[in-house]
Amino acid sequence: MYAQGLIGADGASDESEEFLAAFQARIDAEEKIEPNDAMPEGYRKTLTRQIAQHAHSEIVGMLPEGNWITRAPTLRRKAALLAKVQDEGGHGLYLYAAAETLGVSREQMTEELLCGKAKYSSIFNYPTPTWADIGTIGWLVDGAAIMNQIPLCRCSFGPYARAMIRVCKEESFHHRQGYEIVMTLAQGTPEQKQMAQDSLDRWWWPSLMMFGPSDSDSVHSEQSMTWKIKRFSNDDLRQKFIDATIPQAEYLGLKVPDPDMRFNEETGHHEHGEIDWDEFWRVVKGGGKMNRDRIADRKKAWDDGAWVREAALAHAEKRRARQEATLEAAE
Ligand code: FAQ
Repeated sequence: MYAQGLIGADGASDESEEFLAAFQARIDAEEKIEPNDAMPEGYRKTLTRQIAQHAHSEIVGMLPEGNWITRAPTLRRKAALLAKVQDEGGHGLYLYAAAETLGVSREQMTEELLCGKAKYSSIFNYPTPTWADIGTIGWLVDGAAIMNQIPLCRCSFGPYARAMIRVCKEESFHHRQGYEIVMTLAQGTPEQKQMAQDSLDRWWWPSLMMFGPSDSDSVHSEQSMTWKIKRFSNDDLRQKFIDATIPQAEYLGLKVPDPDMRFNEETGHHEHGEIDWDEFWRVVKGGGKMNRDRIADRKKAWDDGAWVREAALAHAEKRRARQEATLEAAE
C-alpha cells in the first residue's frame, strides 16, 4: 500500500562509513538531529514515512468521532468532543509540518493518502455504532496513543520530538474524557453498562493491534531503535498498555474479551491471548469495514476545502505585494 520510495528521498547525504559512524555517535550522545543537519537517507525516509503515517492517522482519526458531534447526549459532552476532534486536527497539522522539514510537501503526502498509497492507523477503520464508542476511543485508543507517543517525545529528530510534547498533553485530556464517559455508562442502568461492555468488546483487540506487528514481524523496529526514533519495541509498548488498562477495566466492572488474559504473579505482567494478525493485515491492506468510507470522506473534505486553500494563498500574495509596495514607497 505504501510506496516508501516515493517521498522524502533527496539522495543528498554522503554515506561513507565515517559519515554513518559520526551520525550514530550524535544519536548515541542523545543530540537532537535538526532538519538542516546531514543525515543518512534511510533515517530521512524512515522518519518521513512514520511521521506522514502518524499525521494521516490523526486526520483520519477525526472521522469516527466527528460522526458523533451532532448526536452527543449533552451540551457538555458535545463541547468536549468538539474540542477533542479539533485537537486531533491540530496534531495532524504539527505532524505534517514536522514531515515537511524533511523535504516532502503536505500536498504530496495528502495525495499519497488519497490514492491509497499511504498507510494510517488500522484502528480508524472500525465503525462507531454507539455513543459508548466515543468513550472507548478516548479510553483505549487515546490511551494506546499516549503509551506509544510519550517515548516519541525523546525521538532523536527534533521537530518530531517537540511536536509530541504538546500532542501528549492533549491526548492525556482525551484519555480522561473518554474514561469518564465509559465510567458514567458503567455506573448507569444495566442497559448503559451493557453498551459500555459491547463497546469494549469491539475495540479491545483493534487497540492492541495499534502498536503494530509483533516484534518478530516488525521490519522497521530494530533500525528505528538504533536511530532512537523508537525507544521501545511494539510488543513492549503493547504490554505496558495492557498492564495499565486491565486494572482500569476492573475498576469499571468491565471485562476484556480475552478468555486467556491472566496476571502472572512472577513477572508482574498480564498475559494476553493470541492476537488475530490476519485481521490486522487485512485491515491494514484496505479490507476493514470502514477503509473505503474513510478515504472517500477525507477526499471529499480535501476537495471541498480547495477554495479555502486558494483564498488563503491569494490573501497571502496580496499581503506580500502590499508590503513590497509600502517598502518601495518608503525608499
Ligand atoms: N496500522 O515495522 P513496523 C492516534 C505498518 S495516532 C497500520 O512495526 P514501525 C491519535 C507499518 O507502517 C495513531 N499500519 O513499523 C488519535 C509498516 O508498514 P510500511 C497512530 C501499521 O513504523 C487518537 C508495517 O506495518 N500512531 O491514535 C500499523 O516501526 C484518537 C511494519 O510495521 C502513530 O502513528 C497500524 N496500527 O512501527 C487520533 C505513532 N502498525 O510503512 C484520533 C507513530 C504497523 O513498512 C482519535 N508511529 N503498521 O509499509 C509508530 O510509532 C510506528 O510507526 C508504529 C509501527 C508503532 C505504528
